[in-house]
This record gives sequence, C-alpha cells and structure tokens, in this order.
Amino acid sequence: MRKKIVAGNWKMNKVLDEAVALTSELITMAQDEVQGDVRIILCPPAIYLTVIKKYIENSPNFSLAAQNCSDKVSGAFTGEISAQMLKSIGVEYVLIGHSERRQYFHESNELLAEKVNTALENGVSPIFCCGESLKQRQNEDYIGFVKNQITESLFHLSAEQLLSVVIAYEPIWAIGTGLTASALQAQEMHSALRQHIASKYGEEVAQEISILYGGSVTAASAPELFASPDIDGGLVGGASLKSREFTNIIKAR
Ligand code: G2H
Repeated sequence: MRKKIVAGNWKMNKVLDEAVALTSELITMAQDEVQGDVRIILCPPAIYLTVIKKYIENSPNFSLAAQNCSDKVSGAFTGEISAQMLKSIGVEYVLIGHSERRQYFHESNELLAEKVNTALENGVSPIFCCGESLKQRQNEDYIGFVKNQITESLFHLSAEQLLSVVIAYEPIWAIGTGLTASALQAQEMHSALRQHIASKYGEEVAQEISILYGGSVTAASAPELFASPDIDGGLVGGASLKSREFTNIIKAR
C-alpha cells in the first residue's frame, strides 16, 4: 500500500496570526473528522516553520515541508536556506521544482537534481514537482516532456534514494487557473510516470512511490481525482488556505 498524502502549499500567503489560526483549525478538524492513514503535510512560508512545528508536535499525522531549499550546502549565499537547516528544525519534506520556481526563478532540471541531492543527503524528503505548460500539452509530446523532467532530475538516484522522494504532477495550465485536469487526464500522466520509473527501477519500486496530483484541486474535484488508481493524494495551493475546504480535501483521499 502506497502512502496517501495531502499537502497544502500556502505559497507566499498569510501573516503569522493567520498562519497559526489556520494550523490550529486544521489540527482540530483533522482530529475530529479524518480517519485512516493519511499524511497531512503543511508547506508554510519558511519564516513560520519553527512556529508551526510547535503546533503540530502532538499530531503525528501532520508533517512540515519547506517550499524550497538551496542547492548549496552552506556558506555565503545571502537569503538562502539549506536542507541542513531545514533538518535541524525538524522539517521532513521540501518542495523541489515547483513550476513557479522553474518559471520565475529559472530553475533548470539540472539545478533541481542538485537540490534533490542536498535534500536527500540531509535526510529531508523531496516532493519533486513536474508538469507541462498548455503549449506543451497542445503542441508536443507532453508525456515525454514530463518524463524527461523526471529523468534529468531524479534518475541519477539509487532505488533506495528514490523511495524517499514523493512526486507531484502539476500541469502548469491547471495551476491557480481554476482549470483542473480531469481525473482521466491526470491518471494518464500518473500511470505513464509510474511506468517510466518502472522502466529504470523495476515494477516494485514504481509501485511504492507516491505520486500526487496538483493544480486547482478543490473539495469538489478531489474525490474523483483521488479515486484514480495511480493518484496517491494531492498538492493543494489555493484551497489549502481555507481550513474547511482543505479538511474536506483530506477526507477525500
Ligand atoms: C499548484 C497548486 C499547489 P493551486 O501550484 O502547488 O496550487 O491548487 O492553487 O493550483
């Protein structure tokens, strides 16, 4: 059985009071309403990680992820946060390769491979994001494009290392646009990515990796998406900023 995961990517939203209030509400709702085995990962802005860590301490199904980390180990890199620092405050996961970072901060597959390495070397699990643009979906081999992102950033890893990675497929055309990939479109890609992993690492490894879907997931769209055989949960942006909506998404996993 693969791990079921629902992660909330808050992006650059919420001031401290709002971040704390959202966390408290989520913990209460999850305690009262969420049954079964699901890992809930909160991805707040890095500045709140230590504060929120204290709030989730007694909630074993909650974990924290940073939204980014440096590809460098340490040193004179003003403004950067290393994987080692994340580990030192008890952060278990880090988003790597979110399309907003690829687009606005020009992060390449090669750079992302370095970030994956430093995260793994420090015991922080990458949530590796991949996905195609609308243009790529319309004009090109969109499955090949996403497979290549995985090949170039992950296929240098050993099988054991790869099993510490979570993959998040996020079609760029569905991010924050209100357009969700249909369950069929998402399943097509998830299944292709799993086969791609199997071709390199074997079926057993491919069957163990959690692949999340992201892109305008809501409480309304989550049940059908999460019912698809190769979709193991979601990476949720906008809808993770509201406790009721996000809890309902968690319940749909
Ligand atoms: C994709 C997703 C979360 P949203 O970026 O990473 O955001 O659900 O707002 O499309």
